[in-house]
Amino acid sequence: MGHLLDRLGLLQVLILIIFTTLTKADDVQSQCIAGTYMKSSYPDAGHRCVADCGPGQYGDDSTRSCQLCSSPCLTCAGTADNCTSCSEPQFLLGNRCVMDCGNMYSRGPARSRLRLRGGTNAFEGRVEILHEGVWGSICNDKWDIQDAQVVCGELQLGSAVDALSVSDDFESASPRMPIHLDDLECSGTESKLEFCPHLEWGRHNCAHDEDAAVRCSGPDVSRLCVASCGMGTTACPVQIAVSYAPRNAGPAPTGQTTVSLARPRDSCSTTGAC
Ligand SMILES: *[C@@H]1O[C@H](CO)[C@@H](O)[C@H](O)[C@H]1NC(C)=O
Ligand SMILES: [Ca+2]
Ligand SMILES: [Ca+2]
Repeated sequence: MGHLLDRLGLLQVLILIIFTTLTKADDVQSQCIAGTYMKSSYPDAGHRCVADCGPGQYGDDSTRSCQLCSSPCLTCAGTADNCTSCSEPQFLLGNRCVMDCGNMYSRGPARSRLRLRGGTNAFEGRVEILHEGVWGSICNDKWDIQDAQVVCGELQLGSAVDALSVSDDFESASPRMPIHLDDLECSGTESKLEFCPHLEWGRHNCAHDEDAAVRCSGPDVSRLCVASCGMGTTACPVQIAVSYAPRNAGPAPTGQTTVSLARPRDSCSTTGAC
């Protein structure tokens, strides 16, 4: 019996040694090499070194880790305040997000027949397409990176990182939602998903657990301050900001009135009317 206990004791020591070695190895791995950054990932709360920190984060060179962009940057590069895209209702001017583009035009996203739903950020989700006034999903048969590339391009969300299915990570569509498209065969260069070869609208052999999804790289360049509006848009007169000073906000800077717009409008109209 004593002999057996000795052996158990030895086993414990061995396990301890192995455990300590493994933990040390883990520590070494947590130092990311140049060009990569440590990213905490959930739900497993593990860490890994990545070259791209993903939407909403940037790679911080001093700590070699991924850090959050400051609001209202939707994406940023190098530092938290160096915005590469802005969340609504702001527009990107240089590397800043502004409510008012000054004497430039504010250009919001073109009206799209596509949208992403059920993801954890603006750059991923189930793909939905508008047809005859009704939003519907897309089946993942023949769904690949070329198809995803067209979706990300059409939505101005950068390039495609992944062509996925709703079952990979995303909230599923309502069972009442129609499945509009199946067997998409994009070459990747089409400007709109509806231009890709596909089965007739509404024809499919799918269920909603096969809904197609994408993950795009970002940044979202659909909200910019621009010098001219570009093709297919009408340049509306740049809005004269309404001057407005809240009563109890204290004195405004000398010679200036506090300028506040409830909600900046796109000055490049895609509907033809301002
Ligand atoms: C700011 O972002 C741009 C990309 O938009 C990048 O080229 C530049 O290096 C960044 N600046 C800093 C200080 O990180
Ligand atoms: Ca099919
Ligand atoms: Ca395809």
